[in-house]
Amino acid sequence: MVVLRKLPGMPGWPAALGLRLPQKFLFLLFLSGLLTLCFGALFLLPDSSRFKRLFLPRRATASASSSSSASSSSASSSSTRDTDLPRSPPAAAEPRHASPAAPRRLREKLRTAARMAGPPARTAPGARQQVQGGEGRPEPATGATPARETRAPFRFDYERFRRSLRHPVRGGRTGEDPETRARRMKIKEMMKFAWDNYKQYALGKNELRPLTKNGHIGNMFGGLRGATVIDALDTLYIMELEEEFQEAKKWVEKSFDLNVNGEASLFEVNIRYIGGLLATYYLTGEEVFKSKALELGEKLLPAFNTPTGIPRGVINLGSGMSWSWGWASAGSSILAEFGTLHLEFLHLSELSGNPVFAEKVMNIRRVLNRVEKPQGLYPNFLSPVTGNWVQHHVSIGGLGDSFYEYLIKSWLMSDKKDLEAKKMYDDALEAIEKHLVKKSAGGLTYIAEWRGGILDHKMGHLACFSGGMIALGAEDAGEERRQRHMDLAAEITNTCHESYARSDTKLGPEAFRFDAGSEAMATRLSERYYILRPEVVESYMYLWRLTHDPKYRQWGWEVVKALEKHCRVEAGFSGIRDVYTTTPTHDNMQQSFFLAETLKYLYLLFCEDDVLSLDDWVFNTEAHPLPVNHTNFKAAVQQ
Ligand code: DMJ
Repeated sequence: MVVLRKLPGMPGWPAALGLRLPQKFLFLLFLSGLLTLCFGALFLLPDSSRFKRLFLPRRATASASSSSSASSSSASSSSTRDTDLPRSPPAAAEPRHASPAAPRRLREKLRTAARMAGPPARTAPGARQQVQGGEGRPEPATGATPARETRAPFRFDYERFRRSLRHPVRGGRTGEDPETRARRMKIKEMMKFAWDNYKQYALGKNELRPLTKNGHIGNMFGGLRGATVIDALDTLYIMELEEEFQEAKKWVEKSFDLNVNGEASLFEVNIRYIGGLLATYYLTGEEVFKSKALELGEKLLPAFNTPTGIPRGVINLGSGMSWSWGWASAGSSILAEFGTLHLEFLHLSELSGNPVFAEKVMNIRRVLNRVEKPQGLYPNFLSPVTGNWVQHHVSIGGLGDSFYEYLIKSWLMSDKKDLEAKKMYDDALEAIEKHLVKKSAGGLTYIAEWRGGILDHKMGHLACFSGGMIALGAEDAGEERRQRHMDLAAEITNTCHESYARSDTKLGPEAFRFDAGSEAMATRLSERYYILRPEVVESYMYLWRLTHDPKYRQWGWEVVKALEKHCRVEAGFSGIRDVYTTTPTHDNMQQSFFLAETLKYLYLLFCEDDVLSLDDWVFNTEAHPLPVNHTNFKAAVQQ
């Protein structure tokens, strides 16, 4: 009333009504009685907790509701009236207030009501879920779509996944010949040497500089550190270098910082860091690797905020700003970059229960399926704004390579259910066979590059992964194509071996040509270097596993000897600047992929087939093993 009287320009109501003092008193008495009645009614209504919250502080609300449920409980236990049933009984579990003393009919009613209420609400399909870190801790959400509702906690069923594997991860067979074992042990020693030197001189930096005995950081990983640690983890584990694995794990636990601010390559962070962390989680079940992978995955999501959803190549991991590489024509995104996310992103969704990662890569596929392909080929540059090709350069080497690899591996990783990926791969390979596969005058099969219809008779070292890829896809290529694809895979691998065999160091150049009388040799000074790349031994490994032709082990052993002779230095392994001289200059860089890929593929070449069996695993493009989805394990939602 005081308030009413003080309102400017508004006389008090009793005065306005022209009442005398006793009448005013009676009026006020009536009004306050009315207000008391209304206020009291709020507390008497059956579901008044919402109103109560308006008037009572939070803690008082909680105790008010618990005392109200306590009184409801005592009412229930002494009464069988329907009105005593709670409106929304807790689902699944028997309501607390149905004490053993409660009459049977009441308990049955409570159970029926609980059944009717059904399980706790699930997330609508496609809605964003909050990413759960290790032990159910929510991770900070930094992605594109805002988290709105509270969700049922998600826990990936690791034990179930392990039971689904058809072979022990590190193999179980024995009985190999002593030479094979000795060779494998030699490769293990090389890995230990590479790791020990990295640890001694560069732990926490991205790579080791083995000549100057210090670390290199570079600018590919946006301020992230320890690329060699993450890339090495699963190789150390597979090789049973237990102590070294623990050293690497300790670094991840104590020093791996994801709160960084810098320009990162979306592709490199994905294949090395996310791939390495995911693989190590699947191999070991250690939560730290999963939670780091999920946290990092969230940081990559803003790169997809483009008109088409095709991500840009560079992202600032701190601000989430993204842009295209300066060198990529007309602000385009690169086929091998945005096309090499699929495997890891599906696993990020599997492990988090958050569909957003899978949605991002499925959208990339939609855009690619929509755009017209010149002669059925996929050019390397696509505009993230229009979704159209920007230039007609096609290559199965750099800029294109792992896009094709991820098509066939998506099919394999889905346990051969992803028919769309298989079709895209088959169609792409058919176009490649038709337009790019050539035979040199000397009878070597190679895959040329294509520039708007004109062939460049060159193969990059990177393109040598394709022998393994084509062999991997051949088994499911259909009757008519199976043998042809196996032959093609073997011929390309042979050509890549020739590029090694024709050099003085027995290591292959960065690119080799089939023109101007040249066959499988670099013709330009700028293409004569070797940076410890894995692609040739990668193909040896697949061809060995799929054919058991001993020449692949023989060729792999030639590489081991050449690495020891020309790349091993006092403090690690180094790339060389010219493969055509036996006194090469070292480039002072031990690449992280040497530990992730080159040494892993060499080791597996001398293992039994059940070590990281191809029945159970696909290797991402950085050789990090990701499991085949035998069990559709995404169904494992825990309440
Ligand atoms: C690796 O990082 C990956 O294999 C990638 O797909 C291409 N190149 C390097 C190794 O050469």
